[in-house]
This record gives sequence, C-alpha cells and structure tokens, in this order.
Amino acid sequence: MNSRTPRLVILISGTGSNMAALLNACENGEIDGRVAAVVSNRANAKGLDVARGAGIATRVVDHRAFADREHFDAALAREIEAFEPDLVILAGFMRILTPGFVDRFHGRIMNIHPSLLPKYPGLNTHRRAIEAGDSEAGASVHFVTTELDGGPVIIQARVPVHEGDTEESLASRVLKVEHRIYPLAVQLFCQGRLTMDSTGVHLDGEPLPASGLEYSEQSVNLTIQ
Ligand code: NHR
Ligand code: GAR
Repeated sequence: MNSRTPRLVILISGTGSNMAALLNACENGEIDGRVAAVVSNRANAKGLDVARGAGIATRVVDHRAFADREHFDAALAREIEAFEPDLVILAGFMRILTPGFVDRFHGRIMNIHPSLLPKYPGLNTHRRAIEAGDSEAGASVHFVTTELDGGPVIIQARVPVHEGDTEESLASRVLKVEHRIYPLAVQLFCQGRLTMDSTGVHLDGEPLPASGLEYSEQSVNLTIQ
C-alpha cells in the first residue's frame, strides 16, 4: 500500500501524559501514524514542553483571547488544519467544542474521558464515582460529536475502586489504563479498521457494540496498582 502515513494533531490543556503515551506509541511502531503537531489552549501546559523536547511542532491558541467559543474554535481549527490532520485527538483538552468545529472534523475527532461512559459525562468524574460508592471506574475513548462526552464509545477499560480511594488515587489508577487504550484506539483508526460516518461506527466493517470494545488487563499482562 502506498497510502500516506496518517497525520495526527493532539489537543491538550495540561500535563499531556496521554499525549506522551501516544508519542511513544508512534515512535515504537505501535501506531502507524505520526504526530504532526500538539496544540494547547494554555501556554503553560506541561505537555507542550514534552512535545517540544520530542521535536514536535507546537501551537498555543489561548481561549481567553477570544470573544466567544465560535471565534476561539475558528482560530483553533485554522491552526489544526495547517497540519492537514487525518485525526484530531483530544488528550486532556478542557474546552467544550462548538458544533461548527465538530462538523468540520466529523468522524475524525477522538477523546479520552475518565469514566465508564455513559456514566459521568463532564467534569469531576472521579469525585462523582467515589461519592456514588461505585465499585468500579474506568476510562472510555469515544468519537467526538456535538453531544458532550456522548459520541460513540470505541473502547473502555475498567479499574476497581478501592476503599479509602481519593480522587487522586483513583485518577492515577484510571490514567494508567488510559495510556493503554488510547494508543489502541488511535492505531485502529490509523489502520483504517475503525470508521465513524453516517452509517455509524464500524470496526473491520462490523458495527461496534454500544459500549465499544472491552479492554482486558489479562490479555496484555497489565498490572493495576
Ligand atoms: N466537545 C464536544 N463538542 N464534544 C465532546 O464530547 C467533547 C468536547 C470537548 C472536550 C473532553 C471532555 C472530557 O473528556 C471534550 C469532549 C471539558 C469540559 C468542560 O466542561 C467537559 C468535558 C470535556 C472537556 N470544560 C469547561 C468549558 O467551559 C472548562 C473547564 C476548564 O477550563 O477547566 O469548556 O471530560
Ligand atoms: C486524563 O485523565 C483525561 O482522561 C482527562 O484529564 C486527564 C488528562 O491527563 N480528561 C478530561 O478530564 C477532559 N475533560 P493528561 O493531560 O496527563 O493526559
């Protein structure tokens, strides 16, 4: 095949550990894609330093410099499009995107969300899981639609909630599995096996179940803390 290597643009707002996991997976050959750029809405996002250190192009589009979400999203889309991405990857990106933005990249935007969607869309997922007394938590990779955290789920990973867990201890357990499932989902997309269009989400031509793929620790010998 001579189709070009898929180009990825990653959007971050903070630490960028998911971004780093994706960069590593591209370098290791676990993802048949290349990260063309990392874009942040915050100039002081730690992940920008990591990306620069890896020789990746970075851009900052500060949402506070714009009158409203439409203008911010238009500027963000312009920066992203300059890199001609096949896939736009939200990795701890903290700004809700307008329908105009989502439509422009329809079927080509993924997000990782730190809950077992459809449970706990939005913010403070770990606090909500602990307060509800849930015995398990997890993370979901999904295609982004105009419905916040409501797009079709691609893959989920579960982790236990332990007695005495704090938001921080649970977040770090969830984050570890995020670093496993995000590269898997991105690789399926880069291989052309995973698609979202008007007919729905398909993997190898088969419709995905509503809860997406289930990631299993055992199958890859992952130890959860
Ligand atoms: N945009 C659309 N249209 N659809 C989705 O599914 C999106 C999205 C933008 C971001 C990530 C999401 C998450 O995984 C995401 C999914 C930010 C907020 C939020 O309330 C909620 C969910 C997500 C990201 N942001 C506040 C806002 O006013 C700002 C919060 C802050 O800056 O700290 O945009 O959880
Ligand atoms: C991750 O847990 C991600 O799922 C979550 O923020 C963390 C970012 O960590 N995303 C959201 O809450 C989006 N609203 P990272 O910057 O180290 O990848």
